[in-house]
Amino acid sequence: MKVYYAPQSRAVRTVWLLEEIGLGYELEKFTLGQKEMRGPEYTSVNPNGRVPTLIDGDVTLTESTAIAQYLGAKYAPALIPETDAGNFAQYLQWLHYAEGMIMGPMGNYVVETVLLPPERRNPELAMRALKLMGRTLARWRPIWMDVRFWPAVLPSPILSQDMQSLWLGVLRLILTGSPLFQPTRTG
Ligand SMILES: N[C@@H](CCC(=O)N[C@@H](CS)C(=O)NCC(=O)O)C(=O)O
Repeated sequence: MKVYYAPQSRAVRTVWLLEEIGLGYELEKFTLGQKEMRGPEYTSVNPNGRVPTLIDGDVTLTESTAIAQYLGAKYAPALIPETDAGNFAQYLQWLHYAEGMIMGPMGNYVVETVLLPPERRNPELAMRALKLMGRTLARWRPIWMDVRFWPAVLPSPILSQDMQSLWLGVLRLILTGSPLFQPTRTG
């Protein structure tokens, strides 16, 4: 098993889960922004030129959430609900929600506030990303307000630490009554 990895990236999810499951793996380490990530050698493995990439025998996966689902299903069935369990659909929904709905605007916000050098940051784009994230989350308010949701999500070993931090951030926004979390408009 081989993982292409960079610190402070989504690849932490993969390595964290491999550690949790107790599987051995070989690490190919980049740093974010390293030009070799977009070079021909690595893009022949992962055409996106991004991390993580998991190689397991003749399987290559380049989506962190697909990797989590794959590793759980194949190597740690005890950690995930069975397909006929009552919470199976919910497990898939929330496993994919964070990457599918939240990481886009959250990534844009981080790019415009942290990753770009100050002279290239655009405060308007940053604010737009933050508002979109707030509105996206606000639509699910009844779910977040249901106390049964949090014990199901937070201790889940299938969600890595950064995903759990994301959910904790959501919880903090709710508990502090953040204006970001008010459903003020639709669309
Ligand atoms: N949807 C992909 C996104 C992968 C992705 O964007 N990875 C970032 C790190 S968090 C990356 O490799 N960025 C390097 C770059 O854009 O040069 C996943 O979930 O794995």
